[in-house]
Amino acid sequence: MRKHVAILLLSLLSVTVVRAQDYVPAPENLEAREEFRDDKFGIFIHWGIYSMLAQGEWAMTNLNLNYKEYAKLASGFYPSRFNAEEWVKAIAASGAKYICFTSRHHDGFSMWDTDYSDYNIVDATPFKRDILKELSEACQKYGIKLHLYYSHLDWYRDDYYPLGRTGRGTGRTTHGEWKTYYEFMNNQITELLTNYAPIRAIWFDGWWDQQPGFDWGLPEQYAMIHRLQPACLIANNHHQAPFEGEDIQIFERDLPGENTAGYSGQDISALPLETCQTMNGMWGYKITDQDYKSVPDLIHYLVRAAGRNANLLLNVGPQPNGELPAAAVERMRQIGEWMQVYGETVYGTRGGDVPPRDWGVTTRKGDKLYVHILDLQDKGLFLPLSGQKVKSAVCFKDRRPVKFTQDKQGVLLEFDAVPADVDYVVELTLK
Ligand code: H79
Repeated sequence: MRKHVAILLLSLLSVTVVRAQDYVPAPENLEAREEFRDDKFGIFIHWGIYSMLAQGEWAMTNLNLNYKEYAKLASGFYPSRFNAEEWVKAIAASGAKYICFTSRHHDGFSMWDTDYSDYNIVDATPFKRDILKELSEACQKYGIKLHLYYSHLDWYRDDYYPLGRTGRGTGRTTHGEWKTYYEFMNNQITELLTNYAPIRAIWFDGWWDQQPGFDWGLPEQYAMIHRLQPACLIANNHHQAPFEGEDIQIFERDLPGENTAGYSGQDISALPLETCQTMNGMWGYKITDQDYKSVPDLIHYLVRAAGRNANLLLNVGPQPNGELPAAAVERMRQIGEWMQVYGETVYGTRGGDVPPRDWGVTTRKGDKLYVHILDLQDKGLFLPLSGQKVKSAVCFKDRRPVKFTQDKQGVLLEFDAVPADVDYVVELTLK
């Protein structure tokens, strides 16, 4: 009997393994990947009951708040100025093509009308409005794609077992009920993919909370997602090279290939890439954090990401009253103005023929190579474009010809003055 059980288990296991290794993205998934690549720019939204504490989304853990005390925030959550259409209009004005919204962050609070826990925006707050529903409808209306952040780890539930590395000071005792937590997650994800469709991506976070080797049951979870919505792109912020079944590779607070924040350094895969970055210093609203990046710095980050073949997912943390911070709205407006002029050199491009350099990057679309000069202290710029023939070179902004000479090694651009624009774009037409 024991032998039979073992054989059964083994064969079940091998089916699972084979299934995971055999992941073949559906045609609509491959299409969604290319569309995602073309989009280049999205806005991340971190919003939950933590915004009321105004200390960022990690307040529960960082301040060691008792989970029952923390949960009382819900009954006071009434974002009287929340207006999904206003959000989406401000986001669309930035030139962003998609929104990634925190459906449930590490604190375990669900921002939609879920049947699988009362700890949610409709049942536990006086606001009683399904924020996700309103957001998804506004997204559909304005042609913005919706991605959903979903935390694998949980600081609230007692079946998040074993207790992870974080959230140890919240007063919970967890029990050996991983299975019910896993089912809870899958039920919620099913709900998200069924009632709020279409969801272009599910963006997981928290994998790093458990010890290496912990079995999160990802292959089955990923297969479930692809069964429900084959085009849905799966991303996981595990800070590792992509796992089987994932459709995009994501980076946190660093451009692919860089590791200043300590979460990156993983190999870069052939999957579509995205890096997320804060506009100030925090993801969730933090009242003392007015350390906003400048518009030129944000444009540079977006362009440097594009030159590395990656999208930028730029974060905004809405206030507890439901409004986006004015400083963020103003920056989005200015990025949008820039995108109105320069979008053609970003949207729909891929990383260009010249690899990223300190002075800037290149992006490529068809026979056009866009040279984005972000920081050059010289009147000349050599591009190692051996094997390519340049037909013409113009300043993208005013279509004025740019002087160039070409030999076997590459192309030398020569300017009358040191390029001083936020992004001085030279458009090369290649033969
Ligand atoms: O949602 C935002 C953050 O709340 C969440 N991801 C972004 C998008 C996030 N915050 N920090 N992290 C992810 C990474 C955290 C890593 C650490 Fe650790 C947790 C460092 C110390 C504790 C990993 C786990 C390294 C040691 C334990």
